[in-house]
Parts: sequence; C-alpha cells; structure tokens
Amino acid sequence: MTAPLPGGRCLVVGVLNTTPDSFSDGGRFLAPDVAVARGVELVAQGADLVDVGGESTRPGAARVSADEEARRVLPVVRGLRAAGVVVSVDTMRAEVARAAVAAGAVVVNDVSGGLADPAMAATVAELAADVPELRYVLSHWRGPSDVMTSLARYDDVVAEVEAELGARLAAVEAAGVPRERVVLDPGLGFAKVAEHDWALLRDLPRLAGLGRPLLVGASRKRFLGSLLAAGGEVPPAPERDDATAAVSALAAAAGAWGVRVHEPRASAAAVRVAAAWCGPAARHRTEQGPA
Ligand code: PMM
Repeated sequence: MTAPLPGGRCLVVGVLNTTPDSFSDGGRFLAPDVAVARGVELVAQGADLVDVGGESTRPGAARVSADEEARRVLPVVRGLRAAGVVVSVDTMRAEVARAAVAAGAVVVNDVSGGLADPAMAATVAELAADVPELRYVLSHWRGPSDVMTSLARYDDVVAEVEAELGARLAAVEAAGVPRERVVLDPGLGFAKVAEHDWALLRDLPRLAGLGRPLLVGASRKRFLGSLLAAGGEVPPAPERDDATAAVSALAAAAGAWGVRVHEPRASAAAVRVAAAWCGPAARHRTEQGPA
C-alpha cells in the first residue's frame, strides 16, 4: 500500500510526461529509469502524487497508438509504485487506464472527460469497484488537440464549461462511476484562449458548485506565457514556474482539491501558505474531496 494522500490542504500533483513532444518537458523522460527517477524527485520536491502521461496534448499534437502509449507509461507506473509513489495516469484511453491501474495507478486523469473513448466511463466504473481508493479526474474538453483551438468559442465560458462538465459528470455517473470518485477539472488551455482560462480561474467557486472537488492544471501554460510576455517576447515554459506557483496559492485559497504542476517545490509551499492563510474555511472546501 502507498501512504494515503494528505488531507486538510490542496494536493500537489507532479507532472511526468514520458513523451517526445509535450510542450514543456517533452523528450526529457522517455527512458523508463530516467522517468521513474524524475517521479521520485517530484515527490522529494513536494508532489503528493505523480501524474504519468504517454501522449502529448499540446495544441496541434497528433494521437499516438494505444500500444505506444502503454509502452511509454506502464513501466514508469510500475517503477513509481514500487518506490511507494502515489501514481495517476494521464490517458484518454480505457485500455491504457485499465493496464495502468493494474500496474498500480490509483487516479485515472482523463483530459477528455470520457469523450475521447466511449469505453472509458464503463471501464472506470469497473475499476472503481475493484480499487476502493480509485479517483477519476474528469476534465472539460471539446475535441482533440489538433482541432481544439477552433473550438474555443463561447458566449459565456464559465456557464458553458459548468454546464458541459455537469453533463459529463451525469454521463459517467449513469455509466456506473460513483459520484464521490470524480474530481472535476476546468481543462485550462483545452479549447480555451487566455481570457477563457482567466475567467474560469476567477470563477472556481462557481465550478465547485457542481459538488465535486476541483483540480487546476495551469502549470506553464500559454496564458501564463502571454501574461508574462515583455516587449513581444513570450518567456519559455520553465520561466513560467513563479506564475504557476502564484496560481497554485490562489487556487488552493479558492478551495481547489489539487494543482497539477511541472515543478512542485514552490507550489508545495504555496498550498501550505494558502491552508494557513485560509484556515478551516479552505480546509472545509478541500475536504469535500477525496483524501
Ligand atoms: N493539462 C495537460 C495535460 N494533462 N490533466 C489535467 N487533469 N488537467 C490539465 O490541465 C492537464 C492535464 C497539458 O499538458 P502538460 O502535461 O504538458 O502540462
């Protein structure tokens, strides 16, 4: 058994992409032993769990085969589990989710919210019945990475994301996923431009009104790059970590269950500052979620 996740504060989810082409860490952690070492390092730097992904979701990215995705992810999930790390798998595929849970993952993080693979919801329902601690992260999504930019059209982004997330929550529940296993995610950058991302962050408490805990994935994303651009120069991804930590503090203070970040150190401090600052009020909100 891995140690249970800490309660009473926002969790820090460390990002580990075993892909050649992710926008921020692509190509660095392709070899399984290097990836496992990085996952252990993420925990040493303050991650409460590590989210392992084998398929890039950056805008414009093409899909990889299920076999290739599984080949990238499974040895890393196994290695991290053996090292006592709590593991999440970042996948849109039911068969990869199933294999990763068999290998020890306890969170299925599906950026498509069950839309990319019609088998996902029923598979998660089955896995949830077998694995009591299993959680399903359901993100707001409108379409695959190669077309998502054209889908970033909203009259009222918060109302539409709230409605679309609510509909997906109802759909996965209808397929048998227990409601209390679901964590919702606004899907920052997925079919969204910067003004949409900021509007969603501003209104996190409204999304929390869907009755499920929230995960926020702002780390190094384009909207932070645009915010920090100086003289037309957009800073590269690693230079967006300070802004990422600021988002972590604010998201935690708004009651988020978790923040998903590439460099955990500053966010680990930020979520503790938020917990101390907000006291039991924020704890109460985060404790609505799984511990
Ligand atoms: N963003 C990315 C990948 N997976 N998962 C969740 N739940 N939320 C996100 O915002 C999210 C995600 C984007 O790619 P990255 O792994 O390079 O950050």
